[in-house]
Amino acid sequence: MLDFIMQIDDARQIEAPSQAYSTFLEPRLEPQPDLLPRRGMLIVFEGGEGSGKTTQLGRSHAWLCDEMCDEKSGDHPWHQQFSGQRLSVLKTREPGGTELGRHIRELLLHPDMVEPTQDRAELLLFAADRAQHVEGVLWPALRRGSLVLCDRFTDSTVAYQGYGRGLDLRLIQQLNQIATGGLEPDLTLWLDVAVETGLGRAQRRGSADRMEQNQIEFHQRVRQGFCELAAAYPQRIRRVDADRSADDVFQDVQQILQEAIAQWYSP
Ligand code: Z5A
Repeated sequence: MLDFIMQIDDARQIEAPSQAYSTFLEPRLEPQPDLLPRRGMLIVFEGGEGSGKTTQLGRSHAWLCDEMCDEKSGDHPWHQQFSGQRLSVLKTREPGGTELGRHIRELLLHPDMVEPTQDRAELLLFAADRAQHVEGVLWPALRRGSLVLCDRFTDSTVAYQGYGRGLDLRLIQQLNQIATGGLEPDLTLWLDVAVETGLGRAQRRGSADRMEQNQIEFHQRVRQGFCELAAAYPQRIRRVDADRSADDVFQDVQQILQEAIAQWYSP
């Protein structure tokens, strides 16, 4: 529970959300009838800075593409279930999973401007990226029955703009619903790493983008946001301890994916 006044990076005093995220939940939009039934599965990788989610998503994509190829066979029920079916696996991300989104990503992360981006403008840009992505990429793939692996989705907006920036959580929830039309992940892997560890990894990688340049307190609030989300959605969000070697983390990721995908596509 965050019940103290926190300092945000531009030195304004903001009141951080003082209630658990679950208390903000409102009735959800029903998915639009013409978009049902949905056969594909949406799996989202979330986490703070340097959590390794992009690494794990890339490995998962390569592994699943290999597992799902026509020739693959073996004793595991997984191979019998998918044998001859050739499930297509799509890798995408937010922001930047569409052509429009790639422009928005540049504006958000590497703005070539003197004036600062205001918090609500930032929120709306992430929402615009998402609306384009959901309609143009996610729904078409899911309608085809594809397995979609997405690097970040709505939980990032709650964690970064809600808990990190201190914007109104109810407003964010409404905006997320507008942008997604009610689409929610079927499974979310939250790669959880200590803030200092994650920032250290990111620093070793090279120059920081606009979001990464936020102060450590910002990233701590973001992590708190992911904790609150995991508590509010225990069925959907699976926490993975990302404070280990990439190989060890991947073992857990593989196990979670294998179980969830086999269950989702079971006849
Ligand atoms: N954002 C937002 O505010 N609101 C929203 O609604 C959305 C996003 C959708 C861009 O996202 C920014 O947008 C992000 C949140 C915000 N800003 N921040 N801060 P992004 O996902 O494109 O960028 P990112 O968060 O900075 O992710 P990243 O840089 O791709 O980091 P990562 O995915 O967590 O980690 P990684 O790239 O896999 O690994 C980072 C480095 O660590 C790399 O050198 C790896 O080789 C290394 N690594 C990875 N795993 C390990 C392990 N296990 N041990 C040691 N080293 C490791």
